[in-house]
Amino acid sequence: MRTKTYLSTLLGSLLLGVGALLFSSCGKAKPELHIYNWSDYFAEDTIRAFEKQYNCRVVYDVFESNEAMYAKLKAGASGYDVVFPSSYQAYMMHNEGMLETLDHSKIPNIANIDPKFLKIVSLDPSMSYSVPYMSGTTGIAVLADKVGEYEKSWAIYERADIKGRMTLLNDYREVLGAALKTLGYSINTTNPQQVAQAGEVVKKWKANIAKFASDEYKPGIASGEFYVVQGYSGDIMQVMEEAKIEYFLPKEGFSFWADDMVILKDAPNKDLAYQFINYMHDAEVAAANMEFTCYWAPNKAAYEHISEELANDPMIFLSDEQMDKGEQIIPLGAKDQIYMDVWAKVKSEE
Ligand code: SPD
Repeated sequence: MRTKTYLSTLLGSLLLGVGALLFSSCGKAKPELHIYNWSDYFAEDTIRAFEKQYNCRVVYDVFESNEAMYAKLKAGASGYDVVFPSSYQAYMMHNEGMLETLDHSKIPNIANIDPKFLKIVSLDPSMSYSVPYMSGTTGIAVLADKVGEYEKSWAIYERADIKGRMTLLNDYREVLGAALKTLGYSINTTNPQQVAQAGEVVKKWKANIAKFASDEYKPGIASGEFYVVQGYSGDIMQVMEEAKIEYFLPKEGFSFWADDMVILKDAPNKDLAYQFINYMHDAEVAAANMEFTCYWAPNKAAYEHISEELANDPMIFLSDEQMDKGEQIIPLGAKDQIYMDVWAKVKSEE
């Protein structure tokens, strides 16, 4: 009996060994890492270099908003390892038990994270479930040649002369947040009347825009299809040289945000997920990602590796005065429903 068990175990191991050899020789047995992220958010070589260094394959899917990403995960999409939600969304996902509690011994490069960022921006300063990736602002980009004189204000969306040539993000916190700022309210108010008033402002803007768009605005302004777009700072900077594009932070106020890296609780390849997060905070990798994306990677070791041009760019490193005009979107828990209800009405009404 013992002999039989031993023999079958030996045979089993041999078969496994041969199988592994066969698979690896034709490249199929490489471990896989599944990433779910915003678009245009890595330098060109980031993923390829990681695959080479860790002898693995990265499968990379993109989303256009926190809402879309969350809905897909909630609808049962599984198989992702590392996801990049904004901090307020990561906080909500953590509260719902969707995220792995991070083992810092597996991410030694978190020693590179800028303590200033953890103090003033992070919603998870002990990085218990998230590691910050990039931070930026949401403002307005205009095609200067087409728009002529303009005031640096959200009121640009009232301009009927460029009707049909403007876009707003397809993101309820960002768009209602912008309208709340024009009314002098906080971007994070939980007062239902204030959010309802913001909804009325957005309805007026909606009459002048071509569409709510979170990805299309970028090629749209670069090609001249759109003249005014609400967009994310780095994405605008990436196409600024393709046309005469100007980006501004409206005088009434604007949002700033951070996107984080999290590991899902049901991630199939947690070891590789940890290696990836650690790799992303290698000083040189973080610097290359900053140069490409034009966002602020809060990695103090990376600052020595970025160009002088980037280090002095006021669109990336905001002055204290500008910071005071901005407000960070924070999670609202159950009160988030107030925004979702108003948004659903704004979107559905003609
Ligand atoms: N191309 C990357 C864009 C990242 C934008 N994330 C910010 C969302 C804030 N609501």
